[in-house]
Amino acid sequence: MSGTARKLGDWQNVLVEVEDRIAWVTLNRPGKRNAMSPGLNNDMVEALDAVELDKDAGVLVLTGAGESFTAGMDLREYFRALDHLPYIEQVHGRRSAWQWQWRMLSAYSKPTIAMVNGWCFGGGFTPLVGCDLAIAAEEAQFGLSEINWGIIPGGNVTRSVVQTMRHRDAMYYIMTGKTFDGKKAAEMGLVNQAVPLAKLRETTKELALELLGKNPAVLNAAKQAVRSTQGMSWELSDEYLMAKSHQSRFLDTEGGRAKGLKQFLDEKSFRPGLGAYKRDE
Ligand code: ACO
Ligand code: V55
Repeated sequence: MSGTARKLGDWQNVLVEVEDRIAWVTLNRPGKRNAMSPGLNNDMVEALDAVELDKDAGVLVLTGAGESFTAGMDLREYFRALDHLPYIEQVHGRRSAWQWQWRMLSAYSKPTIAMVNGWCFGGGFTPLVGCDLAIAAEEAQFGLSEINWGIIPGGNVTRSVVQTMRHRDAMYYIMTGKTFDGKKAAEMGLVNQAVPLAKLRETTKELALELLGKNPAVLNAAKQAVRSTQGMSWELSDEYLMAKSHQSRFLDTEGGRAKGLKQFLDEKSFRPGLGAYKRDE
């Protein structure tokens, strides 16, 4: 059951296509290696909103056009052009970056997968870790190049690195600015998996389809819980997860839990250890 791609919206710096319930969101400034300018950031805020509201889109894949995922923040338009403005205007010009790269992605109501097809530098690490899951091409090159041109990894790039990589690796790559490939990124836990570039799209699609087979309300509660419990005490976390689990039964309009129990205990039609219960279409 393979449909045809439907273009969603019309942005200068972002391409969105929905096909087989997967929204492929492509950072689209290949001539600038998909560097994130204020214009691209504004487009991404709108594109993420549009995909969230699109009834047919069940999972979001973030990738880049051409040979780059993203070359990081746009050094000309995001840094130099704003650096000499009054502080409030700098903050205003840069705000949409944080808005889509972290606030929107990390609280996104649909599952998200970063598909790292090529260069991923600096500011690119924030949306990378903002996505729930990540698959990279083995050939992709990552780098925390900030140190090379005279800034620290800000925009919560440092926080994103520390969240996913071990202390020694985080220090090493932040302090040297050395590049590493997709294989190394997978070894370090920055991405879930690395595959040859030729297999990247099909592997990502398989994962997306797998997520589409799960109960969407419960999937959303489950991923939010992973992020929210990070900074909590065990006591608070226990209470929060209990409340979240009650909330997701309430918000799950398809009654997944009862269905799953019935299909396993009464109908013996599936094994929850080995796959998802059968959902009505
Ligand atoms: N900001 C602004 N423009 C950029 C950026 C960027 N981050 N990255 C690439 N470009 C532009 C180049 O200026 C060039 O523009 P032009 O054709 O108008 O002159 C075009 O994209 C192509 O760039 P090349 O360097 O020619 O591409 P190449 O394929 O040889 O190299 C690479 C790609 C390695 C990604 C290189 O462009 C690069 O080092 N980019 C900067 C990476 C970086 O350090 N990013 C900032 C991280 S720090 C942060 O995000 C906070
Ligand atoms: C950086 C990244 C940002 C930012 C400011 O790593 C600096 C550098 C991801 O956004 O807003």
